[in-house]
Amino acid sequence: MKLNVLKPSVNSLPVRVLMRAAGLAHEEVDAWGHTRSPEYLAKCPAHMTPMLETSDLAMGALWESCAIMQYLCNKHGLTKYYPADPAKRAVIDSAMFYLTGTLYPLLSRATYPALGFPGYAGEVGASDASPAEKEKARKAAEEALAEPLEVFRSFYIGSDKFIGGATPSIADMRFAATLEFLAAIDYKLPAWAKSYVADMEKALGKAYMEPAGDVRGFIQYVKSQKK
Ligand SMILES: N[C@@H](CCC(=O)N[C@@H](CS)C(=O)NCC(=O)O)C(=O)O
Repeated sequence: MKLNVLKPSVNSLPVRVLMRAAGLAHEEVDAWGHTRSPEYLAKCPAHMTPMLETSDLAMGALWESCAIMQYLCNKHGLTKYYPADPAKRAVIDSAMFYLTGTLYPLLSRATYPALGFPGYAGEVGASDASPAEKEKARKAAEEALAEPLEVFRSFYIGSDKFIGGATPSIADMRFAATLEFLAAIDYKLPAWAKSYVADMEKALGKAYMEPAGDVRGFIQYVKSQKK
């Protein structure tokens, strides 16, 4: 298996964590600067990372971090990270859809300007609006983050330690990874979120810390360039 990643990316991070935690043999390829090359586009017309390549897949390639993690868990029987029970699995799926559909779009609008990443077409940040208007829109996205974050606390995590219950699931890998980008804007993470990330670090050890170090190092670098 070949996993194409961008090392500073919190979209690549959860898959990198799962691969390590589950001890899945694979080659990790840094796709920085190559995602729009003719070779890459021939495999992945969406020019996305993370992107898994394996001959087991009909089209040879799979993108979308959550779909990759679901596939790997299904293929390798990793019920520890993706429970087989339909009701438990549905909550993991819901958390991941809610993250990519609701939390992440707000988070990208709030953090991408600080990270130097391009915004998406149609957003104020990617338009020819004035810097003040762009900052107003960015701030609105930052303020709107509080609600979905609270949904993760009150509903998905609830009285458990993790979304997965007593141990981390693939939804936890996706959620903890996503929180990492908030350091780019010095977002005041609620205390529960700080201890949640600490619990993830403790539960997954090097499998989390090593790839998370790439994201953290990138954020530190970006911040140091602004001083
Ligand atoms: N929803 C996707 C988002 C993936 C994504 O946005 N990947 C970006 C990096 S953060 C990418 O590969 N961009 C490269 C490009 O568009 O050329 C996921 O969870 O995997």
